[in-house]
Amino acid sequence: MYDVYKIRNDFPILKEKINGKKLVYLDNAATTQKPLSVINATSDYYKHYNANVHRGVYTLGAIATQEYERIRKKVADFIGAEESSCIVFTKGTTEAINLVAYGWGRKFLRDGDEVILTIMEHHSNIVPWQILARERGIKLKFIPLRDDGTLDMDSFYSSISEDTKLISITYVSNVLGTINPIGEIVKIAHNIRAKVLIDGAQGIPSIPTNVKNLDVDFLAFSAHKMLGPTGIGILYSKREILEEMEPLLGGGEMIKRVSIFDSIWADIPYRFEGGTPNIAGVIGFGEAIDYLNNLGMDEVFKHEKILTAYALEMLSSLDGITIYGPKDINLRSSIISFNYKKVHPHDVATILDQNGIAIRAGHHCAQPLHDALGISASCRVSLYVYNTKEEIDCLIKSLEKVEKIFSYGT
Ligand code: C6P
Repeated sequence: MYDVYKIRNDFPILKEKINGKKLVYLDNAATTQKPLSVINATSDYYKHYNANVHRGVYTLGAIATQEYERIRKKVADFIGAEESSCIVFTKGTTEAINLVAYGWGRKFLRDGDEVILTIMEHHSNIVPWQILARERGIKLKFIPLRDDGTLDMDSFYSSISEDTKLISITYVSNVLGTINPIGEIVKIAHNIRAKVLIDGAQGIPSIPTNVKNLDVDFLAFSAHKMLGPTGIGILYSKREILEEMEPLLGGGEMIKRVSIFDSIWADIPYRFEGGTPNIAGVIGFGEAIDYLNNLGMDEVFKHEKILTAYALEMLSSLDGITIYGPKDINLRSSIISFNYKKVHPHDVATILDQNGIAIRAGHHCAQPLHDALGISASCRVSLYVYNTKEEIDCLIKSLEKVEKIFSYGT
């Protein structure tokens, strides 16, 4: 039985008062809050077995290394990866995508090759490809949206060609909440021998996912959007792809042998983890995965669906609101962006903040999408495991206050 009130007790920050009001945290797409078990695991590492990994032969070093590698395996199991060496620790989704662009793209993409993106990508899945396009002369193509906020699959089919080498696409839009048809896209891509990178930043925290079944080539995601610490992320790829990739960072840890003019890279995944990693972050991430596994990802997904349906219903009842993204609950996640009464999103967010409610306002690092929608900014609510219907009621009440404040004197 999913008991959201019991779950909330595990998150100390949810007891905080903001501007004298109970915190209502609705910005989970930016980063989620952390349960006490994650906070404790991170500090336990520093208190009890702080040492660098893969270096010291002494006991503390061995314990730290063992824990670090145990969590690599846990991450592999969480996404259904066959082996833990296919899991590379990065500092987040952004670094993971950059690693693919430079470690794989720079080596294998040539002038005239095409990379297919979509108009709903986060800047992290646009800018690295623009940099590579300048460097390598590759061509970027952007798949537009249909009116309902889903991907225009007809345009997708007509855009692919024998020059398409990579399709790099978000699992879930961080603005529209749209869940993209990853399975179908992977099949099409593999028919033309293109690779597929999934930006899983907003999908992996909510949707039970198995990379082996989906057959994706690359998957990037961030721990901090799924109860884990900031500064830790994952690049998953298939062994045969990783084996061919070049490292992004040169330095300690990522080599087998260094001589003055040349070096031999370490085996995967260490080749991609130059320098001392975020060990405490990895330890905390392990605990976050345990927490989600204990809840059950199917239950997490279900809870979010119920809340999203409620939030959409309540928001839609407000006069003067424009909600972006699919209306069909089956096509979307718990991220809801909107504009209200022509009030600037920053003003909306500021008034909500006075009531203890945290939402994001702005372009959400997705300016091309906002351009396509014909707006410069939006308000965004994003829900996660500990959110409740009462919090949505609180949001709606506060939005009504926004209306009162801005209609004064008109
Ligand atoms: N989106 C948001 O508020 P990092 O910062 O590397 O952990 O994740 C980058 C990233 C990549 N792809 C998508 C789809 C994302 O949503 C994000 C992060 C946050 O929407 C911060 S801008």
